[in-house]
Amino acid sequence: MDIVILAVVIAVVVLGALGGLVVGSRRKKQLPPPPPAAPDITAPPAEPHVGDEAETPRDEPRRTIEEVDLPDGSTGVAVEEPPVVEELPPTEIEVPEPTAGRLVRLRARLSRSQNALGKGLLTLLSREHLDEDTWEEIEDTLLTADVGVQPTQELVDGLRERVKVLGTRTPVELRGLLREELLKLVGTDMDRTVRTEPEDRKPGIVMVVGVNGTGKTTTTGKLARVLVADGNSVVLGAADTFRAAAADQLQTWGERVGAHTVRGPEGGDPASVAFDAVKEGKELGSDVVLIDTAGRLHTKTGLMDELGKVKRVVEKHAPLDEVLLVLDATTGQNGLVQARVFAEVVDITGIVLTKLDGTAKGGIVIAVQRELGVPVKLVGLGEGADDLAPFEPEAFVDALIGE
Ligand SMILES: Nc1nc2c(ncn2[C@@H]2O[C@H](COP(=O)(O)OP(=O)(O)O)[C@@H](O)[C@H]2O)c(=O)[nH]1
Ligand SMILES: [Mg+2]
Repeated sequence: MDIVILAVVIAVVVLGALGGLVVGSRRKKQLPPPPPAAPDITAPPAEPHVGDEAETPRDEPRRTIEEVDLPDGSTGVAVEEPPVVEELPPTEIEVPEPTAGRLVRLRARLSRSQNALGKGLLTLLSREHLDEDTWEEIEDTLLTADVGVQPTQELVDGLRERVKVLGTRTPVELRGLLREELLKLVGTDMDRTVRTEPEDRKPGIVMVVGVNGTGKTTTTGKLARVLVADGNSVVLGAADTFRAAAADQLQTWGERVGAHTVRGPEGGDPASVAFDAVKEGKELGSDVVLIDTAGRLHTKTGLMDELGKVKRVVEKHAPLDEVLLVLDATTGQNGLVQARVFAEVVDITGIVLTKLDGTAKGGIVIAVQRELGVPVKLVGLGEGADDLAPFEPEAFVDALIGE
């Protein structure tokens, strides 16, 4: 066990060092501000709901074209002074860091957010007498961490059985048991690769869906970085046309890694933006098209209609290779309700669980996979540009249990 951790740590250090050597001089300072040093984890998280209307835009308001000051004396010549001057593209393209070993960061971040699950369970299991009350406490701990009722029952049953067989138990043995039982629930044999490379054609088409505020645009941007780092050319489709700032946000992510963003007029038809993005991806011979969508529709019916239409229209080009549902881990059970609604509209092929850095409720991974029968493929570990990690069951469970 320890050897595995050591090996992972060494691998990360070596990879990091190599990455630093190769790209260190070219890598720019990362744009999104780092999360506050001491996040207030006691504050209740914002919980977006299906059907929520957009709230105050989180992005910096941008000046619209009308507000651009014209040079003195110019009246009709504004056309000659295109307002794009405002949006000078970054001169340097960033080189994202490798994805290998990113999930190791989760351990540090989970312990920062007072990871109750692992420590709590191990403490309880280490009691001399594992009586009914203790088992109930173990159950409560799992439920509090959003593992879900059915999986909790399975885990407790499994643990009880194995503890009985074990007789005397050392902390190391208990940790081993807990790790194995948790791994069973998380699942080690699901295909968690994000499918971006269909065999017979290009580009691969990925659609990102989810409720407003869960982290769709951020995830799309982070994913674009990963794909570019792996040598893919990427086109982004800003099919969240609700407000211009949403497309700006995506475009900024794209510009940083040299991915082109296709966008439409504010309030325009999301499906036609998505269609155009794939069209452009085809024309440019791109490897992957990532489509960011809106999740702020008034009603469930509205959501169904719009997402269904985006999907249908895109599929005039080719089938979607991947539909990623983005869920905010801090919203707990509410995330499951959202998952159900989206699964009715589109065939979800993978889950992205964001904001795992801000919650002790990592058990939601287990619950949501059960709910949808679809694997968690990626996890968001922070607001930083490279804070998106491939989901690895072993590393995740190790992060949950801690040292
Ligand atoms: N701490 C943390 N914040 C995140 C993560 N992913 C996204 N966010 C933040 O969540 C907020 C909403 O993200 P955004 O991508 O605009 O959500 P969208 O409305 O679904 O497109 C932004 O402030 C992001 O920086 C994550 O993994 N961890
Ligand atoms: Mg968005």
